Amino acid sequence: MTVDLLLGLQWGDEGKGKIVDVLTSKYDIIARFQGGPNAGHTLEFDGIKHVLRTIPSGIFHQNSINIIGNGVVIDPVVFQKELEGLEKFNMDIKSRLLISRKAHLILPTHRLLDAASEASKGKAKIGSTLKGIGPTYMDKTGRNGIRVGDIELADFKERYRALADKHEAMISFYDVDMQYNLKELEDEFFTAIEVLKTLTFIDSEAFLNQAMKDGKTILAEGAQGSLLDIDFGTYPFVTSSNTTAAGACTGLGIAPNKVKEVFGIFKAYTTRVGSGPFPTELEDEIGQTMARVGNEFGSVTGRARRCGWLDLVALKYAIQVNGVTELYMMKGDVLSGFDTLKICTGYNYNGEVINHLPYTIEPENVTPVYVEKKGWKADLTGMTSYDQLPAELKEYIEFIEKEVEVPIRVISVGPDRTQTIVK
Ligand code: 2SA
Ligand code: MG
Repeated sequence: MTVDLLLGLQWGDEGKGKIVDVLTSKYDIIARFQGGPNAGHTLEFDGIKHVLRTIPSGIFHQNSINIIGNGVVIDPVVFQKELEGLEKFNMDIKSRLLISRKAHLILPTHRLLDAASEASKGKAKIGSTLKGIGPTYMDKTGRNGIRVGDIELADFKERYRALADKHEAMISFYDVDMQYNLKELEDEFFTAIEVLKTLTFIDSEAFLNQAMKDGKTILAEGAQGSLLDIDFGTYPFVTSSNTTAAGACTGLGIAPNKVKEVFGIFKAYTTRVGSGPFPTELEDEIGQTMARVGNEFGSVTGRARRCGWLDLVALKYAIQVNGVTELYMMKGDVLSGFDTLKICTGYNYNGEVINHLPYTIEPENVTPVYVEKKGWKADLTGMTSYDQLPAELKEYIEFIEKEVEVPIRVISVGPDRTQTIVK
């Protein structure tokens, strides 16, 4: 059997949580392969809204097994809260949630280092979610990290102490004012470690490869988006993991020839939270309307998201890097009401029009080239079939498909599971 991937194609918050939730019933296993509690995957059903952080979005389906893969970084404290938040749903979680021993742990001092690094950068800060993601991946690639499997070792506490002491020395190296009580943070951490220990740790690459042999279907759930990829994103304003398709192979131990469908999720417009270039950003009333109607606030940090027109240069790039086979267009409903819509089809780059993503997309190098499309007024949120959609929206969709040469299979017209139109 093979694995399908579900990835965000922009700067995150494309609506991956909703789509995984809609697709889950088709899969036996849902696996997260990168990122950590910087993610906020929002699911809405039966009038309840829920945000998942580290736990895969398949958890709400009684029959699915959920895996936190080796490529994920886990903060036990956030994880404990996430588990507690799910208790009210009265589901059997622990038997359906398995954690890779090779996943790295976010220590309290990783969070402090994240904050110190950001503070030291001043205006040039990345706009990190301050969850300790960067420093944890630094320790992973620097070969200093602590992994979930280490919790089972007799000298876990000593390993922890050695790394935390090193981090404290590093924090003092940053010339920033940091107030913290490490003792309190550590008490909370070790309490959470005890909770983590009540879950099942597995060698997830072995588990997943065996599951494939047994004919099980697997969906790998990406977090953040392609333009935040450590290699292919708008570096340095990126996250610290590979959010693109290749990350699913390294973050789960799945061979590339096992990957079948790659579902690419994108919003009908573009948003970005945190710093970094954003060519189609709208700092005017249109952008504010998108933010208001689309309720564009970070699901983890509550930060207002920057909004702008759909950028097909960036979208094509993401489709190429990921090998996307099917597109899912989210939040079409948010664009209702505008007289005219713009779509970016090229960049004016140092005096020349290009349609690939160049090395840098800073505003001084890049001005977007737009085509205009007629808007629509109808409220889409109650529509249930493609035929019902306004002609202008169909034209918008078909234009995108022609430009990017990949079909749009699903159009989402609202946050609920049911507001999902299959084309
Ligand atoms: P980090 O925390 O080190 O990964 O931040 C680095 C950059 O990556 C961006 N980033 C995100 N962008 C969109 N959504 C994310 N998740 C949350 C959400 C964010 C939130 O789902 O809403 O609540 O603010 C996410 N996680 C990381 C981040 O903004 C930095 O630009
Ligand atoms: Mg999100």
